[in-house]
Amino acid sequence: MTPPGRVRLALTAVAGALAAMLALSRPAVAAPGDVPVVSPTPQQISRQPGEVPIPATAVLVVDQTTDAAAKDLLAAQLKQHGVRRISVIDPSAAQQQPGVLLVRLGGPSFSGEVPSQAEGYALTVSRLSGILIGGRDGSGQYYGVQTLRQLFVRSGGGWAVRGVQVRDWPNMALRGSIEGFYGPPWPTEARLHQIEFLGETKANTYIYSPKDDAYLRARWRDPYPQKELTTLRQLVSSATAHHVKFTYALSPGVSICFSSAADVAAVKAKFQSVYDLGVRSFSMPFDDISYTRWNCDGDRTAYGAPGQAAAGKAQVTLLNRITSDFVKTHDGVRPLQTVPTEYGDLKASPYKTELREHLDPSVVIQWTGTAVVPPSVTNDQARQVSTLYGRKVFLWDNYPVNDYGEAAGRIMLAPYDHRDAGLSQYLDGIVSNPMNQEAASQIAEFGVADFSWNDAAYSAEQSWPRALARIAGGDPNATAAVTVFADLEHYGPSSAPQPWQPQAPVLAAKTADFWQRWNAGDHNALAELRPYAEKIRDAPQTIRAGPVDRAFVADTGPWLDASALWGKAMVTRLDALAAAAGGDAEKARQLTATGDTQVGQAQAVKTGNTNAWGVRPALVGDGVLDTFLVKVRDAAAGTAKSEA
Ligand code: LTM
Repeated sequence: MTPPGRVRLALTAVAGALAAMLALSRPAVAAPGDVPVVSPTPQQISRQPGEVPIPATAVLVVDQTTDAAAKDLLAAQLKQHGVRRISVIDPSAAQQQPGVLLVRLGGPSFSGEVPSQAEGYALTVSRLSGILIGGRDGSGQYYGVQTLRQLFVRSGGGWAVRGVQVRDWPNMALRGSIEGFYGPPWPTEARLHQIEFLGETKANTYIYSPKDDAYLRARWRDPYPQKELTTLRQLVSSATAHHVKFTYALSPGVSICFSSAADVAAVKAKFQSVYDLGVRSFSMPFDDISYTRWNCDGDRTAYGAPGQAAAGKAQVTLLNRITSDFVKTHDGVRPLQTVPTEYGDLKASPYKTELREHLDPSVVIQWTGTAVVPPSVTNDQARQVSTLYGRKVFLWDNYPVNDYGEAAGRIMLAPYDHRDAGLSQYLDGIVSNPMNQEAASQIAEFGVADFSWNDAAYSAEQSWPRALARIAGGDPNATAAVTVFADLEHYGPSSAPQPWQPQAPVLAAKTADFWQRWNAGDHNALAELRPYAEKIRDAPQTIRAGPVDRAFVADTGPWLDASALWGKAMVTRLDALAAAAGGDAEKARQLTATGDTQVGQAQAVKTGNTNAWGVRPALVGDGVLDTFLVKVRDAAAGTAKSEA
């Protein structure tokens, strides 16, 4: 059964998709009075009268406080919107000249009322003062430019920027993703694509923690070969250029001897090898290991018989040692992060007591909610866990990850939802654990970035359509097609018996309405549902032909193939029913046979071998679309029989 609230959300989201694609579509049309749509939702944004036209010449006013990445992004944006000559000058030389755009970018003195919060910024766009961006720090400046990027509109034959006043800052300090799944790790291009996406959505954290990367887990002691170091260096420098903290997560728990000086030295050596590449953020996760056995006899001597309290003691000793001997002795290193072995519950335990009472207070603890894949995360739960661990926690959010049994054959495109506004009181931040399919994960991750920036203002109804429109390149037809497709990939399993996201809520509402009308004798219902079946059939082609993110198209390939076939089968089944209802039994029989073949073809489409669960049927609207087609087949047969 689809809960009615969820149907409402999905239907509102379709309407929202239209608004979002209007906001994102290129070229945007300036509506004079309304406040522009900016994602993540800013804390304070108001409209200033008019627009600032973009001429061919711009002058950037910068000083030593100006952030290099913010400046590069600003210059690229100006060039993309018609500026051909850019000169860079010092504030003392700045003066307004006719036909020249003046853009000031730098620290807090560059704009009035820069917020005091880390990563905050103030942005003013007005005819009087031009464009002013002042950041509390480098990230703030970069985020000011990311907001500016969303304000360009077509004006006459060229471009303009909409007049606004923005004061903005994030509610959570850590926002982004953790490549923390089982199965094939992302290739380098996918990681670079992800890092760019994180910067674009003002998310500042990428945790490098794929379970099946041997150098992080199974063979954690082994030093990296040169080739791997070169790749890691590339990722770290891309992260820096996008204001993303590349967080290196080493998981030694599978084989470490906590009491061994050599193993402690091996952890430090591994951290040092990536510190030398520029990494300044580290984690040591202890999830998915056993704490009912030790890996060496020395640990029994040091910590006693294996068990919760002993495991807590051993982990705390190591984490505190790395904090004092590595984190605090290396310039610029941020507080160490960890994932406790008890990461998905709210039960008081000897293990949690050890961590609460003895773990260095600077160490950041992750938590997945009340289960591995919880149906929701509430303020009350987050308050409880922060009491249990004696600090704010950092949510490892297991959505849209699809590495577990119940997710087999699925790509998950539903909105990020069911997280309480107010969680920023108890959480240091949120990272989404994505799918093995990086680009397809961005739809959910977009919501995570939006929520963790401004949880109070977050609305899944508004954010999801923007995520869909973004992946569709802002094109209205492609956005509509992605919206139809995402409805068919909406199912989200959870650790509870019920899914936390229902399958195909829009289609389910349409088919329920269809049967109600059909059973009441309203045969017009057929003709009214048929166009939606055509949309399902045609969406994959529109997605493939449109300006949709190519990596998304590649990630979703098998599901697109299957959707086209399911859509075709739905059209055929409806036509068979129409023929039967119209008294043409022979045509109905032929169409039923064709529909059977098409259903068989749709069921035969398999995923690639891209997940730990291997090759599976690519699931599309399962439980809704397939069951509907069976029911339509039965109805056609029944109708034909009664006509005969
Ligand atoms: O969630 C955590 C902390 N650990 C693992 C993840 O690596 C895995 O991706 C998810 C989903 O299967 N479950 C876990 O337990």
